[in-house]
Amino acid sequence: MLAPRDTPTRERTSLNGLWRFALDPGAAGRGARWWAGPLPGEAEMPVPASFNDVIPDRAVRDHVGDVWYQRVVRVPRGWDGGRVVLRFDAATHRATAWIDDERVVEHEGGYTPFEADVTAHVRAGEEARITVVVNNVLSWTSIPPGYVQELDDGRRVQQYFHDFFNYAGLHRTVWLYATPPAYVEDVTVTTDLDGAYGLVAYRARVAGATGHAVRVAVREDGGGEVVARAEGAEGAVRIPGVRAWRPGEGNLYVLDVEVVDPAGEVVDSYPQTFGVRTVAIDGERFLINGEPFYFKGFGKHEDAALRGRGHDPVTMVHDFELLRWIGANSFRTSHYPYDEAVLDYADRHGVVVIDETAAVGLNLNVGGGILNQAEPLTTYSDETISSRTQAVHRQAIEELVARDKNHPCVVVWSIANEPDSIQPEARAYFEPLVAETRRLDPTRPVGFANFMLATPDRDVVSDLFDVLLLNRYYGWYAQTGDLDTAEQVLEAELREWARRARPIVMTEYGADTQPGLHSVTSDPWSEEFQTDLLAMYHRVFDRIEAVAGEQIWHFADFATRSGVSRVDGNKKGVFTRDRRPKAAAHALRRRWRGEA
Ligand code: BDP
Repeated sequence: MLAPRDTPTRERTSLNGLWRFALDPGAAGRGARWWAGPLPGEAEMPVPASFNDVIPDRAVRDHVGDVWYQRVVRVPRGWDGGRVVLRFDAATHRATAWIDDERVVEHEGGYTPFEADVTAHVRAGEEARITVVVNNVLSWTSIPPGYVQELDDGRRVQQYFHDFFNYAGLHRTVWLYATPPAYVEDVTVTTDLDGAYGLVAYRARVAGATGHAVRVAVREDGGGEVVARAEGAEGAVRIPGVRAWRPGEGNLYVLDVEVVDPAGEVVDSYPQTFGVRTVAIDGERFLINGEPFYFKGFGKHEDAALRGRGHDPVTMVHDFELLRWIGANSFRTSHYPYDEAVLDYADRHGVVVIDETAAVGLNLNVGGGILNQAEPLTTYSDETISSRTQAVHRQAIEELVARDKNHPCVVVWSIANEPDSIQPEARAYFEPLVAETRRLDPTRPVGFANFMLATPDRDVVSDLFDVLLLNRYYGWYAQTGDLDTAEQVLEAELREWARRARPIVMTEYGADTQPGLHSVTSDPWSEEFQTDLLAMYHRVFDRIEAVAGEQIWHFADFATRSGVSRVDGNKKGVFTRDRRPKAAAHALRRRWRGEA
């Protein structure tokens, strides 16, 4: 799905800013047709942001159900005769939107874009009222899953099986944009390297046109000379003396796609950015451009004070600068697709990304103290994770690939985090999803982040995947504080996985750490313990060939719901929530920058 761009034939306007806002605790708005006039109440809400922490009220923070956003926009005068599109970069977890009294779009899934052609509902130069109802309920047919518990006093409590706060709202940019009636609808670019040549295969889909031709030109990003041209909606070009995209070097090109009408006039043009690089797996080696790549970095979250999960360029750029400072080369978009601006930035700066769906918590056996689980449940059953969940999961994968397929930074699709991969039913659940991911994109390895209890002897799905992404907490959730035993257990398990002859990336390992807490005996929760635990894992990784990367859990402390093992959130950050380094950050910087 193409991102909105300003081009000689297109214009976009961001609808970010303050919107009217109404919480709907009684679920009255849909029946009372709140879209038909101004929303009740006086509240306003910034977009993009999670609504939860903006208004200091527990009823807002813990609200379960609908919230409403509304604003009036004047459609630019010059858009007459154009095709006008209303687009949401994300609405968490589902939304329905109206223009004036007309319902124009509905979407399930909180982290991928959706849009509606609203040409028939607006007039250039005139005002239009946009109303959106965003619903934050997690159910057995949402990704991620959850269920709502009805309490005796009538209150509703959202239960879920993942370890981060259920932030919701309009988390990303809302756009109104215009294209010509005949327009480029989609572009797919895949690349290869042949000596000094870059091989670029492209496919463009044009809509709203008959008898129109397509032509493309490739140039270096930033307005360089045209280096290759081709005719036709599908084809291939060669770039001589190509500057490949590689870790640490975000070399980008642009494929300018033009739609030409029968009279020879260019009616639409779309600049699709891409990088020329290859990704491959060779036994236990992970190769980028044929060279072994070792992942150094973190699992992250889109999480910050006040904004919650709302995209914020200040936090984004600062986080990338901290990655640079510490010497990281990669991160995982745990546990959902991030704002596309994050991938654009990673593309430009050569940061490698493991791109993950929001399929987190498909594991009802983790339970216990960590997640506050109310009752024991079976993961795969008709009442819990079923073929209906799987259909929504499949859709989430399709939307992720559709949005991110042209980003060179993305080198692995992670289709789930810590699902139950022990129960035999897991195989029937995952097999078609892996096949679907490969069908949608044969160029990138597919993985999933494997849960600690799914050891090589118990896991039933890992052979379906190209790369082993492992999350392990030896020394923390098991052998707590005993790093000697943890080291033995970790090494024994990794040696077992290494027999599978696939690259292993440790996508989570870490320890909750209270900043400022010190201990001469390196006790759990102290800054010394976090440093020592990470150093222990690194000793083991350095002894095992098949380990192709290390991504610590977590980049920064983040919000979770309350629980007896969560003091103001998850504290496994190497940085605090306001991005100050804990002692481990300095130790990591020495390791990753080779200064140890
Ligand atoms: C893993 C999860 C991650 C949690 C982490 C933890 O993948 O989301 O935050 O454990 O417990 O199980 O800190």
